[in-house]
Amino acid sequence: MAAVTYGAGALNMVNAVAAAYAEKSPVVVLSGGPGKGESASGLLLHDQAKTLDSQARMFEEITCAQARLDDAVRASAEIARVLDACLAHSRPMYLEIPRDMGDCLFTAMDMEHATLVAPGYYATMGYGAPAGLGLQASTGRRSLILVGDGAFQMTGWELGNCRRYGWDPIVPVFNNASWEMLRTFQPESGFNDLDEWDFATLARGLGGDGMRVRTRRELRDALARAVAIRGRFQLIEIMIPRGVLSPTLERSVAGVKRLTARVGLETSGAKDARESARSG
Ligand SMILES: Cc1ncc(C[n+]2csc(CCOP(=O)(O)OP(=O)(O)O)c2C)c(N)n1
Ligand SMILES: [Mg+2]
Repeated sequence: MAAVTYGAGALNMVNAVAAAYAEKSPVVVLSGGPGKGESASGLLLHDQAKTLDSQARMFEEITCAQARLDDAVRASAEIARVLDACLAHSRPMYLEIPRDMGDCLFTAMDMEHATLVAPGYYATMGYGAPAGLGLQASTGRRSLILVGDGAFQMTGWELGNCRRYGWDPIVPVFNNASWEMLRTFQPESGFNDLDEWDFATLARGLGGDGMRVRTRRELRDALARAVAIRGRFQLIEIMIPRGVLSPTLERSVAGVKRLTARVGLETSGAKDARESARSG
């Protein structure tokens, strides 16, 4: 069984689920989904494709049965129906839980047109390293790739392509052994702790140079060195303690909380807390 978030999580699984369909593997796909009346809020949802329903329609093509659990009374019968089909056909199935039935929360920000390249809408993790390489491939300019350790775990390996193409990006990796941004929303969840990977050492195995820094002075020296060395990618691993937030992240989290409160998209956790406070 795979439990994933709407968009970033579920769309990442399309290839694997299609393969499971072809191979007749009974996989249960459990995804978050848009809440009731979500389209009326006027806000786009993170990683929404053409329409709010696009994801569900994609999964119709690669699963043998689907249900959207938007009615608590019928939910158990729907789950049973889809599970039966999954077992009978030995193929993947798809369940979508609207986020006002469960929990799911995200945001979007404006981006200016500049030499900065970034995933401007949902800040999709794993975009930075491949995008930076694409930039050097298409413009010949050396790129500076800023990436978190969690995101680097997803696609950092792409740096292994640098040597044969002669690309030499400078790659500061912010290593806090953490999914820190998510922790701000859910401090109690242990899954935001990552192991501390030694990216500086990995860099050498991928054909580049790596160094770890812990202070501003070390960072300044490492950047100067990286700028001076051409022809090999230069990874600078910036060690940050877990739990330390930038002022920008603090502002952004506060902004999201304000916005969701204004349009009435509250999480079920917040709702439970409010209701139990009211009932005394
Ligand atoms: C493809 C994808 N999956 C999941 C998420 C949800 N998400 C947002 S931030 C985050 C953690 C980021 O960790 P890291 O890259 O280490 O940055 P940090 O917040 O620690 O600086 C996750 C999992 C996402 N943005 N993109
Ligand atoms: Mg991190």
